[in-house]
Amino acid sequence: MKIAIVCYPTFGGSGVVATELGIALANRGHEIHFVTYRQPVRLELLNERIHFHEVNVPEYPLFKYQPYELALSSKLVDTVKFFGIEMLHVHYAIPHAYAGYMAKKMLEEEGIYIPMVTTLHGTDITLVGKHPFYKPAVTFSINKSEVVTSVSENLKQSTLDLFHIKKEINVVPNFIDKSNYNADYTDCQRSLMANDDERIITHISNFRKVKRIPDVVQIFKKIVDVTAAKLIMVGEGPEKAKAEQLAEDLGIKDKVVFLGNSNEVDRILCFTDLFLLPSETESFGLAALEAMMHRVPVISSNTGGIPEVNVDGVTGYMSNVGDVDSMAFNALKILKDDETLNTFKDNAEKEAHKFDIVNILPLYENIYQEAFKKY
Ligand code: GMT
Repeated sequence: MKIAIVCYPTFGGSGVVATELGIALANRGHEIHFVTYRQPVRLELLNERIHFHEVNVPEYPLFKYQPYELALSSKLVDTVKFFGIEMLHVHYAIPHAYAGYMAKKMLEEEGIYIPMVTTLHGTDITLVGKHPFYKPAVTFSINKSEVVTSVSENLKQSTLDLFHIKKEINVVPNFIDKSNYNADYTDCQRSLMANDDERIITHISNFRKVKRIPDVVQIFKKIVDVTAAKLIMVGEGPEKAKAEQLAEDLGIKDKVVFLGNSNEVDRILCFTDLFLLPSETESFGLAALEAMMHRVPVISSNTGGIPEVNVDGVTGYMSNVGDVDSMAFNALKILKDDETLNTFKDNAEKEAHKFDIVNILPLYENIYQEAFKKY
């Protein structure tokens, strides 16, 4: 099948999921065309089955806001016509589902009919999409998709609660490709980051407010007061400077390493002992799943779709949002001795395997068949 995938090309979870899905579909023989404003960060392997089409938005001084949706829908029309694309799969409703619908309608004028699958990722619903300024357009474009998917049961429920959705929402969880992970961890260079007696604790995100970055630093402070440890902070975003300042104020600056955005997340996770994800909300928590795949237990909040990934008392622990005391207490329970830590590591890896792409890819292929039938 020839599929156009529309996504954000950034380090954010939805872009990562869309990119990994496209690569996996191409490996199964499908022809994938990514349509977005920059080559997606994890897309390194362009080949005869993986194409990238850049959406250009010319700057025009009259416009305070440049019309990206217009450029995207025009690019989709051209791409569908030129390459004979059979399916649109848009990730993140805003504005991709809206632009996708416009492209479909323009194509219909020329006698070309193409179904659209919309995958909801979270912030397009829970943070941005529900805003009254966007809500009618988001509701409309979700309802006009042939098939709608969401990455967790929790996100499905939030979407149904917040919008007037007439479509069935299919839950297709996020995934990881087990075959990409280096199971023997031989090149894990832990000594670069910490002394032998120190535990390594990691947080990876885009450092937005929703991630509760100060909580990460506060939890770590409570851990390091009891046991030797280092905190590795991976990512860039608006809350980073505040976190650096907080680490200094708490007197733990020398124990906290800020690495910025990194393409070496796998290497960092392979020597990590514990992952912190105290977010205000997460529709799924792909970062937690990636950590678990690397045998890293997770201390998280019990919000959104996280309980569908992190199993309390098994792969880590969950606490109420903002309860840094409980999170630090639970972290220390896991880190107290190697035997306990190893049990949690084994459990985390075992649970993560349930989300291996081999189990999830057929669900998306069925969704595409379903979308054809509905068109
Ligand atoms: O919050 C992020 O890290 C980025 C955001 C995005 O839209 O790319 O992630 C959302 O989608 C991911 C992939 O489906 C989910 O794993 C994240 O939980 C979700 N983020 C939120 O709901 C806050």
